[in-house]
Amino acid sequence: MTKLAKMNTPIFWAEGHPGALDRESWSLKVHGSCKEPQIFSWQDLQEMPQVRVEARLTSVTRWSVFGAWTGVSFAEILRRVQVNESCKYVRFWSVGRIYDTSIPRSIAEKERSLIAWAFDDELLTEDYGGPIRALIPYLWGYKSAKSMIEIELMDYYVPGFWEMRGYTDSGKIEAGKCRDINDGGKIKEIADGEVKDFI
Ligand SMILES: Nc1nc2c(c(=O)[nH]1)N[C@H]1C(S)=C(S)[C@@H](COP(=O)(O)O)O[C@H]1N2
Ligand SMILES: [Mo]
Repeated sequence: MTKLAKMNTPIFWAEGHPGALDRESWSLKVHGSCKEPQIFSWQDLQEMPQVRVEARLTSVTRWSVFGAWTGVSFAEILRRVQVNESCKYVRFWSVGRIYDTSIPRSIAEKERSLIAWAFDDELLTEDYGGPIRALIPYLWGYKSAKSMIEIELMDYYVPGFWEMRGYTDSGKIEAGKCRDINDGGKIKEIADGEVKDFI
């Protein structure tokens, strides 16, 4: 069992669990508002400069899990596809193309926004969005699309799966009670903005 599973980290698949996914044949299509659209294979991603960040995934349903996430930065991907000046939003698509969500390009390009494939040095399983997922610690967890197959570079905003069902477009984290997954689900308080720790 991976650490995420051992800690009983909730597993969310609003569109239904995708089942077994093949890591070696995975690819990520990056297209839209850019000059050099590209398809990055699992191998291509592994050969890119790796980033390891300590960060929290914090859900609007009030739980937060902390650990070291490994992957590549969106900033590096956007640079490689030669993103257009006019691109203002980055839209993520999960496997099956039912779940999508968009964030401002400025947040995607922040240092701890990742295309992640490991948590605490263990590869992500399908339950937790493997082979690769978005990890956007600056915003509510619904912006961190799991099992990502596509990044669409957008000049304008479109609401995604949860945003069309009432969650905010900004995904801005709001203060309040929150379960600490690393501490057995104990209820603590978080401040608003990026959650680096409990109050
Ligand atoms: N494809 C997909 N990605 C998703 C979701 C989902 O239902 N489907 N849920 C989101 C929400 S609301 C949260 S809080 C996190 C939860 O990640 P976890 O299931 O790995 O704990 O994934 C996000 N990404
Ligand atoms: Mo969530």
